[in-house]
Amino acid sequence: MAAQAVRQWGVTPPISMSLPTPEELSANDDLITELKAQNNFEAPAETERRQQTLQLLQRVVIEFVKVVGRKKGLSPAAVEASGGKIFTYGSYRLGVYGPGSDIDTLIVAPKHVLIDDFFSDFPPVLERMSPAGAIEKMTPVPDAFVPIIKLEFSGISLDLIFARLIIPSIPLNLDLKNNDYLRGLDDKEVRSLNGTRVTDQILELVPQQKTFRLALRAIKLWAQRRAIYSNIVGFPGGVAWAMLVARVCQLYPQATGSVIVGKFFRIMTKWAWPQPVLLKPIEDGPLQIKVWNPKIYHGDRFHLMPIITPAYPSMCATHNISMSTKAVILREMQRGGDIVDKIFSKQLSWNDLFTRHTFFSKDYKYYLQITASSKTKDAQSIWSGLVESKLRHLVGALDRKNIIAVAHPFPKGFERIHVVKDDAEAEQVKNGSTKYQAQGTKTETTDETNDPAHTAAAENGAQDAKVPEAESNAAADSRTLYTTTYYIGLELKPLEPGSSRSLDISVDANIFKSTCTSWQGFQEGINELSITHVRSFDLPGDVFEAGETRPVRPKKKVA
Ligand code: 3AT
Ligand code: MN
Ligand code: MN
Repeated sequence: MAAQAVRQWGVTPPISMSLPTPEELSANDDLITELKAQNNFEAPAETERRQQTLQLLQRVVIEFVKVVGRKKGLSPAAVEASGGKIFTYGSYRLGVYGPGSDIDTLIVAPKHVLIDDFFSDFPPVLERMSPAGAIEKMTPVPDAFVPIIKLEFSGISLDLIFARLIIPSIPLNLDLKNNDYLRGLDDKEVRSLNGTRVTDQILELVPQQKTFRLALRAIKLWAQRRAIYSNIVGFPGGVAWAMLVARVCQLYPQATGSVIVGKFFRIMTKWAWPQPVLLKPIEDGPLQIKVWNPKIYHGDRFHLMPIITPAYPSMCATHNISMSTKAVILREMQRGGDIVDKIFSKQLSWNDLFTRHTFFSKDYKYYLQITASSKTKDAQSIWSGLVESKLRHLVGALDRKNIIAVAHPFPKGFERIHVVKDDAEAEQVKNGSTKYQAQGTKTETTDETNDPAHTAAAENGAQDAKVPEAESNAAADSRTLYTTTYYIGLELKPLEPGSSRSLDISVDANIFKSTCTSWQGFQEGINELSITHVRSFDLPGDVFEAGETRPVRPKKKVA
């Protein structure tokens, strides 16, 4: 045997152990320069403020655990020893955060501290220990799929989630790797621990974290610019993109970031989907809980591009990918690969990889416009989240229609506020018209990456989500309407000779509507949903970015 066995990263041997060439290193420098120009990195002073905030939070957690321990009658010695620790997950933990990123934070406490204690006792301790004015906003969402406190603290957004372990004290050197920590926890508690356990594993399973981070920054920016970043509507989300990049890093352990980006496109376009992307063999564990396994679970066989989380209990992070979104992802990966080839041959630069999508200006002639509307802002925020979480079912139905080649959901919804005088105007607004937008209001886009709580709550909201009661009556005769519109671009199959084209989707539209309106939280008379066809040249102006050319109505042919 060779004296120095090469460590195998992941489930197969590496493809190449080559060190980067001088050209590759120089392309890597160019990539860093371009990411800086794109404002992808935050200033060191800002990062310093994040660290200080986390240090304060760590002190608050220890105090909070003590407060709960005293209330529950623990001995002073036990209270003193009980500890408590914060972990992070998400982009901050992976080291790929930018100026607008939040800090996804998990608070871990010993067994006597329950989630109810977190919601009742953590906020007052935080308030007591924070500098005056530091807490700008605190929004507890105890009923979410993953219960969460959303916090705006000194200009930084934090998502605070909570889990306890069935041990009497949580020391500062604890890590969450041991699967036995999951014993005795309920599903919610396991879910809360999952984010940190997954990100910790990803980092541990890549050969060079620095390379991984740089490549992931590039891939995330590319995916966002190309409008293929959104778990909820059927694209990979942040964790799935991270796992794909990590797998490529495992296959090229010595490569530099620029090379990983190029290999990423080539490997992933040629991948033998639905063969899963794994970072390590799937583990069995101590719980009666589902682990991804298409041999056992029929549903897992339908995953078109399975990307499997490495920490027990392993799950498919790309459950929502459809035939159409898969086709769009592969098309974009092909484009990415072609561009990177040209970057390496100096015909193009990294900037070209990050060119914005042309979803509205070029890609489609036909769009579906799905408009969720409500009479109040609060009702709308819950309702639009529910509709968004069901969109993938409509995409799936469209995929199965003969006439449709691709049904491409745009990852963001457009939120608008309107003021109408009468029912006729209201009707137009509910159908997606932007004619009556309230003066001084601006269309905003929903951003999944900033709002895990409400989308997750909505998807599972049949039991959970609460709708504010009082205001629904008070606002009943208000003339303000809130809408969120989602767009699906439609590419039709070539017309067969002699057949005529009819884009009748009414059956699928009605099924989708009843899927949404049969949700328990649906408020008749407050929430509404409409689906309309729009031609590209009739799209509202606010879906276009400055400088984008709007499609124009084709001139009528003269007979
Ligand atoms: P940003 O830099 O914050 O934009 P990120 O990757 O950290 O990127 P998020 O903060 O939105 O993105 O999400 C961090 C993790 O939170 C990823 C995933 O484990 C979990 N998460 C996000 N959205 C959802 C969701 N809708 N449902 C359940 N978990 C979610
Ligand atoms: Mn985040
Ligand atoms: Mn977050």
